Amino acid sequence: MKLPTGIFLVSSLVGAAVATPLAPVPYNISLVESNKLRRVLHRKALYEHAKEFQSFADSTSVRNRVAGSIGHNLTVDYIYDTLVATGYYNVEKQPFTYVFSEGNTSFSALSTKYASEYMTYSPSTGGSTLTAQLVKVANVGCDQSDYPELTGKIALISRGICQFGPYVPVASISGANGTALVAAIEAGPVQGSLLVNSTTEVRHTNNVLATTKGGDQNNIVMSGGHTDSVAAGPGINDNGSGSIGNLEIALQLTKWLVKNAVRFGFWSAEEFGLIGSRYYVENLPEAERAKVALYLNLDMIASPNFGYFVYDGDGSTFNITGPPGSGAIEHLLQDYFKEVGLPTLPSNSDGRSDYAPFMEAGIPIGAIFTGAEEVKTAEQAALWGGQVGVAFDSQYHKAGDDINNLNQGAWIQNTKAAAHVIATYARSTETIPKRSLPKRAKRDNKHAISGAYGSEPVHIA
Ligand SMILES: *[C@@H]1O[C@H](CO)[C@@H](O)[C@H](O)[C@H]1NC(C)=O
Ligand SMILES: *[C@@H]1O[C@H](CO)[C@@H](O)[C@H](O)[C@H]1NC(C)=O
Ligand SMILES: *[C@@H]1O[C@H](CO)[C@@H](O)[C@H](O)[C@H]1NC(C)=O
Ligand SMILES: *[C@@H]1O[C@H](CO)[C@@H](O)[C@H](O)[C@H]1NC(C)=O
Ligand SMILES: *[C@@H]1O[C@H](CO)[C@@H](O)[C@H](O)[C@H]1NC(C)=O
Ligand SMILES: *[C@@H]1O[C@H](CO)[C@@H](O)[C@H](O)[C@H]1NC(C)=O
Ligand SMILES: *[C@H]1O[C@H](CO)[C@@H](O)[C@H](O)[C@H]1NC(C)=O
Repeated sequence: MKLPTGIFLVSSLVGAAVATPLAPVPYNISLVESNKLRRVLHRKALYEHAKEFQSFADSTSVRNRVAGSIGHNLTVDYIYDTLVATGYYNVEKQPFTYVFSEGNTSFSALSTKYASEYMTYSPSTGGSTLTAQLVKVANVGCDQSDYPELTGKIALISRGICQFGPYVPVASISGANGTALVAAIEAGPVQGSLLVNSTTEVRHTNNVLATTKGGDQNNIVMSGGHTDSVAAGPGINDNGSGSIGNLEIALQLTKWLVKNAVRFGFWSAEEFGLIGSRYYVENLPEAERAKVALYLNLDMIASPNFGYFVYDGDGSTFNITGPPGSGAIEHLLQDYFKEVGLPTLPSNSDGRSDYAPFMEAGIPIGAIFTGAEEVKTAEQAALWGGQVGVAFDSQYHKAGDDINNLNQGAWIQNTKAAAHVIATYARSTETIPKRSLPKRAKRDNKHAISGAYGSEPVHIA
């Protein structure tokens, strides 16, 4: 295993003893300051970690880092071993299982083979192609009354807003092709042929959690990102970039003390529905949840045709307000980006990434990201440069999301913004409203480092 080059303090020792905790840092260590932490974050160190992630994907025949696969396990071990070696964190792997699914589809009608895609968890057509009459489902299929008699037929449903779970084989085609087929059905009967070839199985995987040994363990500042990719590719921007940003901040933070404990979360199985982060939050006893002061999420922070998006924690733009304190995190990020001369736009906290379980648990959240499959507008290009009419990440969820699919400038800027949030709250969370600890928790914690939120920093053991 190749270790990161960015840890100037301890790198020679780390190389010698990967899994052995190091002795306390041998110099006069002081309380972390945002500008000092940001100054030791370099794009080269991020890129070195990215090369490791890419090599984990490349070491497999499928070239991905899907949760529980070899490429992902190597990623988890790399993060775990690197953080253990600092001696600064209590590091744990949190095992859990999830239902993995992948598949291929083929769909033809009117003598045309359509570009079709697999829908996660769809069962297969049993190794054969099914040919049947296509029938149109009314509206977007949210109500039972939208459905005609479907026995022995292939239903054509316009994708709408209702939640669904596939119980019969399902494939998707584009809206334009679907609309054209509906027009054809209305003119007369149309036969379609569908093949879905899928596997679904229970897989084992791990979250990694690293908490500073120092700092107030009753007031924990959390930052997280997901470590797994989709099956289609190596997932270096999505979301290698977010977990790598967190990893490098975690490594550099070891040069300072923290007043509040800092915990980094590296989630698995995000791509199957935020499974790792949800597992973590749901399995945290209530008293432990109350100790999490806030959660910052880093997802896709190096998109090639990037924008600087800050999640709308105060609800002022999208009217979805995060738990109290989310507005303060948003403003801290906005003020920071403004100070360094980078314009931002708000992004909707619509719950499609790992901050959602924290939000649901009432924990204040913040998040930054550089854009996914949406197309950059002229107004956005005027703010940030880049290509109008092109996706922020044209390789989103594709094989091309590899080591070359990174904007290193946006990546280091976002990593520094995250470092600013972490360093600021590691010193004080006074702008974040306190949530009350349940009574029993107070008794449980009488031996914790101090119990007082404003306590002096405590050096690591
Ligand atoms: C450590 O640094 C602090 C603040 O810079 C200083 O007051 C103190 O004397 C230093 N202690 C040692 C042992 O050098
Ligand atoms: C990855 O790790 C999990 C959990 O430790 C293990 O169950 C699984 O077999 C590993 N996968 C591979 C492909 O080795
Ligand atoms: C789908 O196709 C890919 C690449 O062609 C293949 O690696 C994978 O095993 C297939 N999966 C299933 C379940 O058919
Ligand atoms: C289907 O739709 C997509 C995108 O709208 C288009 O690229 C493709 O050419 C269409 N036709 C077929 C046969 O897939
Ligand atoms: C389904 O996918 C598997 C794995 O890629 C492959 O071995 C098998 O031939 C495929 N079956 C069909 C019917 O395409
Ligand atoms: C914002 O959302 C709340 C409830 O979620 C709703 O009552 C209110 O009308 C919304 N305001 C606007 C301006 O849409
Ligand atoms: C990384 O996380 C989330 C990823 O898949 C998800 O929507 C998207 O896949 C990536 N990131 C973002 C924005 O959340």
